[in-house]
Amino acid sequence: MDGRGRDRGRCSSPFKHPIPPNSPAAVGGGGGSGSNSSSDYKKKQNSSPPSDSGETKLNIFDICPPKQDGIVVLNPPLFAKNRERRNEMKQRGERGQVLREGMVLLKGYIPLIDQVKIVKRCRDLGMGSGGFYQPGYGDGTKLHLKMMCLGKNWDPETNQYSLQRPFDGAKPPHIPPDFHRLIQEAIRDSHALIQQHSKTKTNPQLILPSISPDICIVNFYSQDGQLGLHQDKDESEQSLQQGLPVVSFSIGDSADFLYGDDRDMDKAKKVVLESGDVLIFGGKSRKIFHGVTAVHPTTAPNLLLKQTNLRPGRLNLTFRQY
Ligand SMILES: O=C(O)CCC(=O)C(=O)O
Repeated sequence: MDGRGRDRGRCSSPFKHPIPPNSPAAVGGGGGSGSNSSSDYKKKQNSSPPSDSGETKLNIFDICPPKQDGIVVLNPPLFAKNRERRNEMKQRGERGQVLREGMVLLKGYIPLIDQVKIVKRCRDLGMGSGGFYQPGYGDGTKLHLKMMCLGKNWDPETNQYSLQRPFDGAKPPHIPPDFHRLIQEAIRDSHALIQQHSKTKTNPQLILPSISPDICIVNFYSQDGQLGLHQDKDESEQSLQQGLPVVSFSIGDSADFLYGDDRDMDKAKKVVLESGDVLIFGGKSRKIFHGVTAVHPTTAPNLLLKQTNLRPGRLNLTFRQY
């Protein structure tokens, strides 16, 4: 088994330099002393004290907890929002990079107004049935993030997709229609970018195929969140063979994203993903190893925080087609 789940972020395995037990990267702040046998070590890293995890007894995780200080945030008037959006839209196509064949990074692509909508949508969905939880494995180890699946459920234990979550029977919420629109625009603009960068007259669709996503994995990383190097390869044979891309939205704090042809942190390249960036990898890059090694505290746009009260950390949505 070498799928997305098995190796993607169990606390010890994917990192060349394992996270020390007292490191803040250990889930729930880690800590503790005693035996350091490897299984013991994993369990210690992964026990999450309820007090600072943001989880209530019902395990509801609110990515935008209500403000405590009674500050009322006034939304900017609609015309100002629209003007802002038009300016952002103009710059959209200009800040794209082809990172390698089949891999495109669209910097600052999602207008702030849409980032706000995505956060609010994810917050609402995340608080309901099928919402955020901390994924883990039968042996008690947990991933360093909270997750929610839309469309289909992905199970870290089996690396399989299904229509219900095995542990509570919840059906994953649908992918909101607005998200589809952004994905289609991002693919279209990536095609234009690929054409600009290509010396010959290539059909960009062959380099980076389009998708109609039916799965979205929403991850929330708190500031010590991480995800080990892994491949996304639990989608159907056909989807993988066709190189149908993974489309990733980053919102909130910036993060170091590593990618490469091997599961080797030293050989991997790094790119910083900031709020509003869209990263797409398909075609020859569909099976790259990738992961998140660090979230940069206090780097989220102020206006986003003011308008959503997103907790410190990073929201990431990856869309796929089964
Ligand atoms: O957070 C990210 O940028 C990557 C997420 C990811 O690799 C995954 O969900 O499989």
